[in-house]
Amino acid sequence: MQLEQIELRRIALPYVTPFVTSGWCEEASHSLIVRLQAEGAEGWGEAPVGSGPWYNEETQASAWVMVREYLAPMLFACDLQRPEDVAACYAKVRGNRMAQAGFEFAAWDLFGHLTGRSLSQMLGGTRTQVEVGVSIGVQPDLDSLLRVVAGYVAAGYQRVKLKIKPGWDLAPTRAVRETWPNLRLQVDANSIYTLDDAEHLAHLDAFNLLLIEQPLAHDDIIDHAKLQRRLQTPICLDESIVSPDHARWAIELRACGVINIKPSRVGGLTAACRIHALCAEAGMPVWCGGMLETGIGRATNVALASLPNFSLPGDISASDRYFARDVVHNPFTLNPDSTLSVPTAPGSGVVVDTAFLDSITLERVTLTR
Ligand code: OSB
Ligand code: MG
Repeated sequence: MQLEQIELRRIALPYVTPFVTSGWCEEASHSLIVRLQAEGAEGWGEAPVGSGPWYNEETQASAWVMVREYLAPMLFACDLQRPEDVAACYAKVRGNRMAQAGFEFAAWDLFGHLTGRSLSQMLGGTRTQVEVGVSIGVQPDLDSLLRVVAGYVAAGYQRVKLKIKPGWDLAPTRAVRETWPNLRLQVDANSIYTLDDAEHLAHLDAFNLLLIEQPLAHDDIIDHAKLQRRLQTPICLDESIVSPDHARWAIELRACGVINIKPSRVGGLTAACRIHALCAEAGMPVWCGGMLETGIGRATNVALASLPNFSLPGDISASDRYFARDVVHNPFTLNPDSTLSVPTAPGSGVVVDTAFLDSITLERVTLTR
């Protein structure tokens, strides 16, 4: 199959509340949105790059250059027989995985529409609902934090993740744990600590956490292995796992007890499914992380999370946790049991609200073969 048209957009869509991590703040989605067209069908994908090179090296500006100058022309030159061919087409591309993933997701959606299969079905999903939690940014003080957590618990979220950093780690975690003794709770440091903090981090063992996410450097595996030996709580790697090989190295080195799979971080669903399979074989649980995606990327994540070894709740909250209005006509809503329903319609199952998408588009290009 030859692609006939590629449409690229840069968008800006404000979050309902700014999202503060250990090192930066996200105030709006700056995603790149991709639409592929072939044989009378279309496919949508989202490259959920951040506001700057803070989570990984990619930004909206860097991804915009990558997709226009390199990735779109490469895809036009490719004869796509199946969605997995996109990863093969980009085999010689170094880095820029979110930009690659935008096209890869759109190709899965396109093939789903062409074959009448849902994305979950295509990937080998086994669940009709996926357990989800909510990721809560650094708050100004403990009172605000407890108010925010109470709001999400009241909304039905049964698992909470707290962003932590030096000066905002033990006290907020203790406060939430004491207020909700049975809440499923975990923390995420986004690479702010070093091995010198091992003794300090070991105090987190007292709070019955599901996991401690990415305490050390974004590109480290070796120090995480050293740190894991000093902690009872499982370390979960996020930033460090950018490919199936990185997952294998982390497993072999015992650098973590859990892996957070974000399909955008690893270049797409093909790599994400490979990591899922490697971890299943090694007996390592995985869960689906998030990048504050719009409904387009959220649908990709929900479908992935329906695979069998996604045994911990995902950072895939309902659309209204992020946006006043989402870019799809069928936004995701939270079920009373802290799950999202997995779409069953062909492709990723969301219907893009193109009029609203147009209104938040900063720049658009349409490329034809
Ligand atoms: O580290 O998991 C992270 C958001 C942006 C960048 C990195 C991370 C996050 C989140 C939010 O924790 C997850 C979500 O709700 O999409
Ligand atoms: Mg993380």
